[in-house]
Amino acid sequence: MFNGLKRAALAIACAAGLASTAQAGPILDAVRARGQLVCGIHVGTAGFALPDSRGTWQGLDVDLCRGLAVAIFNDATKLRLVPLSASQRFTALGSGEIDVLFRTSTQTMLRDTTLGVRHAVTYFYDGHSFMVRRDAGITRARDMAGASICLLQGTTNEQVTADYFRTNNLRFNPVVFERNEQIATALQNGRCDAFGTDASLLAGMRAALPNPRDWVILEETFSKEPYGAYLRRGDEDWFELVRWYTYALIEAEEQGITSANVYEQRRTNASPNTRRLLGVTPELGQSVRLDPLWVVNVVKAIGNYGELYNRHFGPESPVAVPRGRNRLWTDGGLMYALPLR
Ligand SMILES: N[C@@H](CCC(=O)N[C@@H](CS)C(=O)NCC(=O)O)C(=O)O
Repeated sequence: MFNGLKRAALAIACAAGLASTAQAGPILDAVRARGQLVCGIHVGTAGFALPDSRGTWQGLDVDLCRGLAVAIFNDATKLRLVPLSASQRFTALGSGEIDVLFRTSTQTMLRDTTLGVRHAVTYFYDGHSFMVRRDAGITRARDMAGASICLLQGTTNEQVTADYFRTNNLRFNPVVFERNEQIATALQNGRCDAFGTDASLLAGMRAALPNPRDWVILEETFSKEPYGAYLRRGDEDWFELVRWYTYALIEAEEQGITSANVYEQRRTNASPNTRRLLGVTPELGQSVRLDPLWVVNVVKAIGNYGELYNRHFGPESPVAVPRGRNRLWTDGGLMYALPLR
């Protein structure tokens, strides 16, 4: 009798489990009903998010938004991009103005624990640095005592800079702005001696300045700035979807699946890992309530992680940033997808 009851209870628990997986979380449901993903991005920084000459947004963050729209709709145009300043971004997320934030945003403990948000997976490892005028003769941050340093409001870089100068018992004069353009002007008219932000963002800023060769980015880096997507708290299904979407891009690179070979790989690759990833067997897509072909569609549309990196930061790109820690773990980097099985 006891056993019978127990079995029945288990059967009910299992049925309940199945029923709840068949239904998407509220954010995915809302995105589908709206027919559009709303993605928060940077207001303009080369490499991550910047409109091209035709006004089309380009960059790693933008492609990650596009890829997510493809995972959901198999259509990269079912997407609205919302440019946000550093200080607006988490409020926009909290208020529901955006569904997800891909915006050069460092994952930190206090953001995670105090802002009502969640971060997903690191998709770019960066570190804080400084950019100075070449003719200033500064080669190390220690040479910057007394300097006026441009910083952006609401960024991790404000704190990292203050920490560095305090630790080294040096003075500096923070000049804090809301927008990159204001900083570009302040650097050129001499109001700031330096700009402190993440090294890849400095590279983007320098590429956009009228005389990039007049500026140098110090080789030292002062912090860990791992970027991840941010999501609102309270919707675990949406969190899982964005998390595994990001891993899938890394996993595709690990498996050598590219935008050029993805269809062929799906047809011919007999490896169980590839068959799962590319939806020959449907369990991964099903588990996040997406089409079995979600990864095929995403990789076809935007490429795997390595292709994305290369497009926006490779040696041929305007903001060439050596791949460094963003290489795969098998190649000495930190990019490591948790197992997609
Ligand atoms: N990783 C840092 C930096 C973020 C960042 O994007 N900083 C600059 C980018 S150069 C910025 O916010 N610019 C503001 C703007 O132009 O609106 C963070 O998460 O706080």
